[in-house]
Order: sequence, then structure tokens, then C-alpha cells
Amino acid sequence: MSKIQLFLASLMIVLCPNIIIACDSLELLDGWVKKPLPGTKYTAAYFSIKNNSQETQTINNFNSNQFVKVMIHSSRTNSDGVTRMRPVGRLMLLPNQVLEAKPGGIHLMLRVKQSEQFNTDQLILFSAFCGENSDWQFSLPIKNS
Ligand SMILES: [Cu+2]
Repeated sequence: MSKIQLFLASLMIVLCPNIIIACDSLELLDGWVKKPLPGTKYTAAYFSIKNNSQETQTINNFNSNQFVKVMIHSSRTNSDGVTRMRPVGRLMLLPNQVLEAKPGGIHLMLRVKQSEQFNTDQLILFSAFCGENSDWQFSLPIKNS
């Protein structure tokens, strides 16, 4: 490698710190946001996301300007039929895995802004963060449950 090639290669690494951890191989297959009932504080979003890369991808958190807060939750029903939700730290997608967030399982818990109005089929923009310099944006429509 010549000096100039070496310089260019190191410049690439400095300019692209997200080469290793990136969301850009993620693909949204499907999803929706449950229309919040009037006066409710929370609603949920569901989706199918595919990891199109040969490496494991991790989503550390999500946000949306249209909601106060976006949390990753998991629901589980015990043998007594009681369903409980708990926070999930991050979502991991193995190579080529399709991750399904659906009612009764993983979901995004959305804290509703009391001032915000929602219409059916309105698109909600989300950002998913995979690393310090890597985020991925996708939109989900509002649906009546
Ligand atoms: Cu929840």
C-alpha cells in the first residue's frame, strides 16, 4: 500500500465510524400503529423488520417526534392467564432474521402527547438507533385495532 492509499484508507475509517455497526441493512416488511383511544396515555406499534446482512444487527432504541417516548416492551402471559409487559433493553436481529413485533409479544410502547391528533392511515415517522452514528428511519401507518 502506498502512503497515499494508506492515508485514504485511514481517512475512510475516520469519516465512516459506523462501518461496523449500521442499521442500513434493515428492511421494514410491514407494520402499524394502533390509533390511541381518546384520553389514553399509551398505545403500541407493531412491525416486521428483516436483517438483510450477514451480521447480527442490534437496535438500541427508537424514537418518534410524534410521541413523548418510545419504549421497547415484551408481553408475556403466564400460566394463570395474566399478561405482563416488561421493558426490553435492545432488539437483536441475527443474519437474515425477520423480527416480528406483534400483539402479545414484542412491541413499541408509545407515550401519547395529549396535544397530538391522529387520523387513520396517517404515517408516523420513527428512528431506530443501532450505534452512535447509525440511525434508520421508517414510517408506520395509524390503524384502528
Ligand atoms: Cu407495552
